[in-house]
Amino acid sequence: MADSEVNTENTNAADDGDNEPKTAAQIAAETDALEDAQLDDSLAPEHYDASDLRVLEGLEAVRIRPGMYIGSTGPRGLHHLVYEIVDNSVDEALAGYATHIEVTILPDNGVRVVDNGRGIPVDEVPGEGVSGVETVMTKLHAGGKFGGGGYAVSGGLHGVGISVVNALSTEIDVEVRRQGFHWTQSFKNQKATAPLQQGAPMGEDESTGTSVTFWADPAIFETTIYDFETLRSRFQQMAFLNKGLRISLTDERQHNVAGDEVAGENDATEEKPETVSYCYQNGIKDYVEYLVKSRKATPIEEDVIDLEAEDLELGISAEIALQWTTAYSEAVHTFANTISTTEGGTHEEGFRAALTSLVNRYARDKNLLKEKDDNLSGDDVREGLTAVVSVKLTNPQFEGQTKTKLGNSEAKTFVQRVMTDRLGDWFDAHPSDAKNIIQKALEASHARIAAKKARENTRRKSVFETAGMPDKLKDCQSNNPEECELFIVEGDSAGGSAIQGRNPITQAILPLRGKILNTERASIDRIMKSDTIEALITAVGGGYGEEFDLNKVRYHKVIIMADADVDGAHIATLNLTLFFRYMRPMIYAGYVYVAMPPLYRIKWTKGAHSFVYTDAERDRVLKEGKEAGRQLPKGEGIQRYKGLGEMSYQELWGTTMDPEHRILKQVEIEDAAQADETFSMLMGDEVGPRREFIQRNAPSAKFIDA
Ligand code: 0RA
Repeated sequence: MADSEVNTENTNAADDGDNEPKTAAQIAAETDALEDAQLDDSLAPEHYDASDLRVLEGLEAVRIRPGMYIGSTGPRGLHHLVYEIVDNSVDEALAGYATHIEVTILPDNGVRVVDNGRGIPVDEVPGEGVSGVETVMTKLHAGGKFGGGGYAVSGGLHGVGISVVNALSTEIDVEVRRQGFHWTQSFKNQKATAPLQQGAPMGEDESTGTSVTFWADPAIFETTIYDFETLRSRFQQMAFLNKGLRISLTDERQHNVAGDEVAGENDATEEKPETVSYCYQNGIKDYVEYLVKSRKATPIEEDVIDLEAEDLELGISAEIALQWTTAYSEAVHTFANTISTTEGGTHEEGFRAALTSLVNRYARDKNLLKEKDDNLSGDDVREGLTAVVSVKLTNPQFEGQTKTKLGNSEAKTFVQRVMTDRLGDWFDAHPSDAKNIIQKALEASHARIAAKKARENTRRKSVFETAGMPDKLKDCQSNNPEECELFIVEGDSAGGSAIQGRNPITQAILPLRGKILNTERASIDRIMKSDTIEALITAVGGGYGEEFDLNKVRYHKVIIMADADVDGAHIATLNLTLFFRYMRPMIYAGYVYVAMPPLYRIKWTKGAHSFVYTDAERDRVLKEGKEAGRQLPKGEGIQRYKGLGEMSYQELWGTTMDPEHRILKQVEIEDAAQADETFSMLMGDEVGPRREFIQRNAPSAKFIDA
């Protein structure tokens, strides 16, 4: 699965360099290096003085603890550097100046971001003694905080500024078009190579603007290779969220990555750089239209409902777009200042509260909901709904585990008011659409009640068995969810090995026969009628949907264990879809994992066999082994595992279940809207986009298709 959609990060201790704080020794060594650099006059420009030292210490702090500034030094952190620059350009757009941002991935994995905003100020900044450009590049948090005013609204999650990109790059080149001239300055290893240079006058038809090119430091990042798809989907989303802003992305690298993996299908297009360009005149209305199309759902009302309001006194604006479809799952995506608020927050609460009460009130008014009927629940009302809620406010408060939950209370009241007034008006103006929407919610409600009854019946039946747990479940002995793990295993034979191999104190096994129902394409009552899904939900213990309760969950690790082949990947995705649609808080809490069984066993003639998990690791282990004089038997020296069922229970334990040796990938959702799209696409019935996705993500396709 692509990094951008469902992030899987290695939780194997040995590989987990991502957020790891540096050791005291490392910090000491780096501080020494810094002091050496400060003492070495040859490195210092003429005007080097105490304030420069302070500046470099600031940037050095970023190098010592990059995670604090950009989240991680893995692929996510790397891409974050690009967003940091682009966010600054977007700020110029929000302030009403830039209309176009062009991002280019250079052949050597440098990245250039060009905008047509005002340009970074070139005059000397009072009190700093250097130009605006140099200040922005070398001082932490120098963003838009000088040169008058600042912005009413600013995007960018961390708002740490471009200096952080400088701090984590080997080189950064800036070009500004402003006050009639071109201005340039370069920084190598954080230091300006020369003061800001005034160059040629601007041409007649040239606009003001900024161009920033940087090369991420390979000494800091695990990888400096950008993923086109990650950047592409992010920029498309930014274009949706900033009406009328054009964002282009060009990849100038050689396109040979996918070449040999997917049967040479894109050989012909390898030479020309790949370019995409996005601009949406109707903003999030277009976004909802696009989301509905990409999930191949049939709309209930013809046009996307589009609401907009602004309160200058409160300093807040809201754009809301929504459309109901005949699909079963809901997709409500919220943003604050164009940042995806994955954990929701006040704007989402306001949206939900208003929607539920408005629909209920309307349904009662029109006698579609009778006196004896219960109210429609939020889940009922939102079934099949695709919606985007985007608020912009002056002082956003981000809370929650991943700082993606909006905390401002005024956002709740504002969104609630806008929804109640405007959507109420819309219902009155479109009575037949409104009726269809309510009809759909009523059906959802009936299905929900039927599913609940069915569940209660089976539960009552099984009270006499082991505390209501499914027969198939081989539970663990511990009652402490924190240490308990549930392995969801494909197939009875692998299930048998897992049961034999497990640690029965903390590890429970739930073998599932064959594939579970595709929850992307079925109604809730059908889903709940499936024994397999019912067993899974019962075993996990937190319920599902709106009533899901994380506190009742019986295992803090649910591990999906499937074969490393196409079928296995499909089974893992079906399971993930179930968690994503019905037990999403499990994913946000970091409780859902995918096990990584080894791909090969290397049978050395002497000593222990080696198990390797990737092709690259196989090559490395073979090379190292041979260098150390180890040998392989003739013929069957390298065994390729086809399925979990091929392993003995000892091997399964040793390679895939033993916490000391296994590799687990934690499932993360960076962006629910993107994840939503991916799930719809992967689980939907159109083959074209799926193949394209697999081609674009060739490295992961290797895993899927091997
Ligand atoms: C500081 C102040 C102003 C603009 C910028 C920085 C700025 C930074 C970047 C980074 C990429 N593109 C950018 N465009 C502008 C305000 C300028 C003014 O008041 O004229």
